[in-house]
Amino acid sequence: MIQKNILREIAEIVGDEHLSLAPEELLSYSYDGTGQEFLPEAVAFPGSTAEISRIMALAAQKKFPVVVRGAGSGMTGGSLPLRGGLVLAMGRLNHIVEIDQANQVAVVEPGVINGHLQKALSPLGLFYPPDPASLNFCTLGGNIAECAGGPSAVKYGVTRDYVLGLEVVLPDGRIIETGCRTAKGVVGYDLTRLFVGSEGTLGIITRIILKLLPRPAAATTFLVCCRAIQPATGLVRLILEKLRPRTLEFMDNTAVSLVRDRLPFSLPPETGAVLLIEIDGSEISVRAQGVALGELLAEQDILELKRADNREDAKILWQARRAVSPASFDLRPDKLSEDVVVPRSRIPELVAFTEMLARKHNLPIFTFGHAGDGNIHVNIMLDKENGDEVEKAAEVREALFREVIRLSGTLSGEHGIGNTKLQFLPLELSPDTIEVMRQIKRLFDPHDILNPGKIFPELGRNQ
Ligand code: 2HG
Ligand code: ZN
Repeated sequence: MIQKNILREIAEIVGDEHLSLAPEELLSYSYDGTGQEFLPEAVAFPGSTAEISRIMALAAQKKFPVVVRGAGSGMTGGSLPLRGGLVLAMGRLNHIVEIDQANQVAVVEPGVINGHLQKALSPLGLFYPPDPASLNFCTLGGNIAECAGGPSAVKYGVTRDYVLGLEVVLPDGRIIETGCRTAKGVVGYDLTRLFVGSEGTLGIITRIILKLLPRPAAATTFLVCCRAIQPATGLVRLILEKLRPRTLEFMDNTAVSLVRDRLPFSLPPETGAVLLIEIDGSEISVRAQGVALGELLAEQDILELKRADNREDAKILWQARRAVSPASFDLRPDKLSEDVVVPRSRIPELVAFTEMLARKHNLPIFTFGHAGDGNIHVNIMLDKENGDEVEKAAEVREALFREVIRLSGTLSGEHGIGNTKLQFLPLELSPDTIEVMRQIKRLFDPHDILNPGKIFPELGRNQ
C-alpha cells in the first residue's frame, strides 16, 4: 500500500488535479488489450521529465511499484499494475517537440499518438513507417516500450529501426540520454536498443528521437482471393523473390468467413484464403511492380485479383484485414491472441499445425497477419467461463509455442512477453541468457519497483 503521506508528496509533485484516487478513474487504468484487470492504488498524470524523476526518487526511497501506461492498447499486459502501486499515465506528455525536415528527424514526447505523428508528417513529405494495427490510438512511448511492429515491417522494419535516441528516467530518478540525432553513432554501448522493447521494466521513456523517411509518392493495394491457405502462403515466397512489397498480409479460411458478410465488396464463394499486398514507391516503380505482380499471379491458380490505386479504395480493401480482430468474437467471447514468428518458408507448416490443433481440441483457432515477415497471429477462441475450454486453450498455446521453436521461430514478434507469456521464456532462451537479462534488470532496478512481474518468470520482489 502507498501510504497517505506518500500520496500527498506525489500530489505536491504533479499538482492535486493530476493525481487521482477515485475508484472509477482507477478502474479506467486497470485493463489493457488482454482483458486482464489489475487495480492501481493511484494514477498520476505527470507533466514533465522533472516530475517523473522526482516521483521515481520517491518510489526508490519508499519502495512502491510504478507502472507506466500509454494508451493501454498492449496485448500482453505490459502496462498493467500487477502489484498495485502507482500508474504513471503519460497522456499529458503528448507534444511533437520538433520535426527537423532537413535531417529527417522528429523529437516527440511519449504520449504522442502514432497516427497523430503520421498526420503531422504527411504534408511535409515525410513518413514514420511503423504502423501497428492500433495506430489511431496507441502511443509512441508504448510502441517503443514494446518495439511495436505492423504490416509495413516486411519492407520498412519495426520500431527499433527508427529510434535514434531517448531520454529516460531511471528507477532511482536519474535522467539519462541515450543515442544521438544522427544515423551514425557508436559512442559507448547501445543503450537505446536496450530500452526499446524492454516493456517498461528498465526506465521511463520521456523523450524520443525518431528517424524519418521521405514519404513514398505512390501506392497500390491488391487483394488476392485464393482457394486455400496452403497455396496462398506458398505465393508469399514467390512474391518476395521478385518484389519488395510494403505489406504482405494473409487471412485463413476462418478469418475470411468471419469478415465476408461485413465487407462492402464481395469475395468469390470458393475463397478460402486472402492475401493483401501493398506496393509503394515512386509512380514509375509502383507501376512496374504492379505489372510484375500481375504477371506472376497470372501464372497461379487464383480466384480473383482486386486492385486499389488510391487511398480511399485501398481503405475499402483493408477493411477485410481490419475487421478480423473485432469479428473474431462471433466465435467465442474471449480469445488468446498470439503473435508468433517463423521463418516465412515455414508458414505453411505452422498453419497446418494450428489447423491440426483446432481439430484435435475442437476449439476455434484461426490465423492471419503479417505473412511477409512470418509474423502470424494465431487467435485461440474460447469462453473463459468454460473450464474445459480454458484448459484446452492452455494446452493449445503450449503446443503452439513448442512448434514455433521447433520451426526456428520466436514466441513474440510485436506484442512482447508482459505477464502473459513469461512462463514460456525458457522455451526460447537458455538459463544463462535469462540470467544475464535478470542481471541487467537488477542493475537498473535493484528493488524491482518499475513494472514488477513482467518478462521474467520468477524475479521476486526482493531479488
Ligand atoms: C494486428 O496485426 C495486431 O492486427 C493484433 O497485431 C492482432 O488481434 C490480434 O491478434
Ligand atoms: Zn500484428
